Amino acid sequence: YAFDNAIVRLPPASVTEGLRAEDRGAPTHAGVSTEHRLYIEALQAAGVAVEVLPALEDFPDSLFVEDPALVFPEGAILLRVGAKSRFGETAEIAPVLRTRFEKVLALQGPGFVDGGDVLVTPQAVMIGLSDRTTREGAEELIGLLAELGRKGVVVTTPPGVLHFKSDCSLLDDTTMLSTARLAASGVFEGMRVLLTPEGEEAGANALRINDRVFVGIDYPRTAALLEAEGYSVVRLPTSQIAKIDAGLSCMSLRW
Ligand code: CIR
Repeated sequence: YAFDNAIVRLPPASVTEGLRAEDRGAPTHAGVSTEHRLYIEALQAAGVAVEVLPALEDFPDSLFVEDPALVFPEGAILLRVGAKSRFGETAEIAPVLRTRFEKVLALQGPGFVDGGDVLVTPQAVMIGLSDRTTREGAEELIGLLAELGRKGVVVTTPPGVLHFKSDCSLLDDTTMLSTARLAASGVFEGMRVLLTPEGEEAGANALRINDRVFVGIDYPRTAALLEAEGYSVVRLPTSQIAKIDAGLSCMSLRW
C-alpha cells in the first residue's frame, strides 16, 4: 500500500451505459466526473504522482483501469477482461504500460482475469474466481506472477459479488477489511480481519494509500470503525460509480 505512482483514465460520456448487475438507474457523466476528480485529488494529496489518460468513448467502463492490467514495481501484466464489452480495454492500456515498465507480460488465454479479482497482500497475490475470472485464467496468471517473483494463490469470490475486491481491501501488512460473507470462507485465516458493519458491505472496497485509507462517504460506520482502529480515513463520494458496481480500488492502477 506504499505507492508513488498511479494511472487513471477520465470517464467517457458513455459511462451512463456502464455494465451493472442490477439497474438502480444510470449514473450521470457529470456525477461520475466529480467523483473521479475528487479521487485524483485524494491520490495526489496522499503523495502519489497521477498520470491521467484520455477518456475512451467506445468503452463505457474504461475508467476502471484496475481491471485490464496488474502493476507491480517489478513489472506489469496485461489481462484478458471477462466482460465482452470491456475486452478491448487491454489494448488501450498496453502502450501506456510499455512506456512505464520495462517488463510487460501478458495473459495469452483462453482464460480470463479481471484485475478487480486480484488482491495483493505481503504474503501472496490472491486471485478470486468469479463470473469474470476463470480457473484457466487464474492458473496462467500464477505462472506470470512467478516470472515477477510473486506467489499467486487461487481463492473464490462469494456468489453474487462482482469482484473479489468488491468485498475486501488490505488495510496494512496484517489486517484486512472484509465483508462477513467473504471472511466466512476462511480466506483470510492467519490475518487480523475487520468486518464491515451489516448493511455497509459495499464499504469493503476501501483503498489504503500510503498513510491513509480512502472510504466511501456512504459507509459512515465503516469509516468510524477504521478511525477507532487508528487509521487516518479520507471519505470520498462513490454513489455514482456504485450504480455501475464500482468502488474505490477500481479507478486506478498503483505502484
Ligand atoms: C464492470 O461491471 O466491469 C464495471 N461496471 C465495474 C467494474 C468495477 N471494477 C472493479 O471492481 N475493479
